Amino acid sequence: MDVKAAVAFAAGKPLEVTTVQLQPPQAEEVLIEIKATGVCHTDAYTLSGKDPEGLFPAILGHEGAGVVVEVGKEVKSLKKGDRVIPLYTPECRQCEYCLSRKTNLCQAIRSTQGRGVMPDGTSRFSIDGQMLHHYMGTSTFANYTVLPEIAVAKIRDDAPFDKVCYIGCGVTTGIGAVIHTAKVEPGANVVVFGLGGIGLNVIQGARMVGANMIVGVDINPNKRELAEKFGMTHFVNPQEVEGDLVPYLVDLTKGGADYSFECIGNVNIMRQALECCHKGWGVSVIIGVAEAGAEISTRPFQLVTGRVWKGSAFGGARGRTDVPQIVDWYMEGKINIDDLITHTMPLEQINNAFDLMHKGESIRSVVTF
Ligand code: NAD
Ligand code: DAO
Ligand code: ZN
Repeated sequence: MDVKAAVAFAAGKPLEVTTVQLQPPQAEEVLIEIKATGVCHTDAYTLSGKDPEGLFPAILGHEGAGVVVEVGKEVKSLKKGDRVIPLYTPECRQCEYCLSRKTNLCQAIRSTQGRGVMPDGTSRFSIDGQMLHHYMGTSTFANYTVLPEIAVAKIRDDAPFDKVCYIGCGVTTGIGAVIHTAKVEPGANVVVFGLGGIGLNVIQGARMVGANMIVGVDINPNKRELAEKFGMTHFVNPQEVEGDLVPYLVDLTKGGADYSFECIGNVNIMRQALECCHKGWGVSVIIGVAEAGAEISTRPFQLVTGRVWKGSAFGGARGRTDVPQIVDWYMEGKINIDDLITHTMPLEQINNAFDLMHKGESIRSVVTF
């Protein structure tokens, strides 16, 4: 079938909105009509050409919501008409990783997803006979896309697409890092580095679980007001701190953070996030994706003396199980998504979403179809 998509033909070039061809879903796949998609930094990172795993030409996008319009003959858990969120981290519930219960990094389709193709090794997308790569297994910058059943979360029927699409990445990444990865407990002191689309969700996750101090660190003072609305109790602008930031934060939190979260993707800040943690038990979670080849460092004695360094992908969430619950939290008013969606636009204006992101003017732009 013909579908409308924003195609990344080459690194560093704007997306081109055009008609492409989509093959029908195979036995264990579903065809989804995408109704809305967020535009995330990871899309921009890949489009920039800095992502060593970036493949072109491709249909980017990994933060979507839509409706199942057709299911393959082996599909059991989904039916036509279901509202769904595509998952760039699938949940097969059968692989060694899923069964371990120790990680959300299902490996069932990892190798083909990384090569920009479906599990049978081929792409469903093409343009005039030329193959187009899938992206993160989701390719939500198209009004229709095909996904494996194991990479689709069924959500409730009254969830608004233009809001819950953000649960497909940013919301789940931030809140999940708090509840699944760090397991922050009530009364904990938390420091969040970077108050963007991820950090603000870490903040609302920390508030949800009853954290005591929620310290936000950002060089942009304009982030303060929204962060306070989401639960930040103290704001620190590193550019206004006299002397080193780490001892300042240790002092502010009366001994160090019980939990810190790096939501920027800067290896120097990752070190500060670890070292501002409480001696003996502080846990620092890396969420930000640093540029290819970058390395982290600290003195080993930081770990010897009890600080713990962790990382979190998609908030440690098992998508098919956990995403519907986060949608419920939004529908029940337990979490705020509306205030984070600062811009909405049609697919034809998707390059504007990247411009707004690069200028730091948006938290999240959502494309509606
Ligand atoms: P963003 O640009 O919206 O937010 C980053 C914030 O960091 C901004 O407010 C900026 O002012 C601030 N900042 C930049 N440099 C700083 C510095 N030196 N000190 C203090 N603050 C600084 O980005 P985002 O959408 O929130 O994404 C954050 C990171 O998370 C990115 O690296 C992204 O790729 C990554 N990410 C990771 C996952 C995952 O599963 N691990 C998922 C999605 C995104
Ligand atoms: O299992 O090796 C694997 C794949 C893990 C992918 C996790 C990606 C999370 C970070 C990228 C940011 C997503 C928007
Ligand atoms: Zn699995």
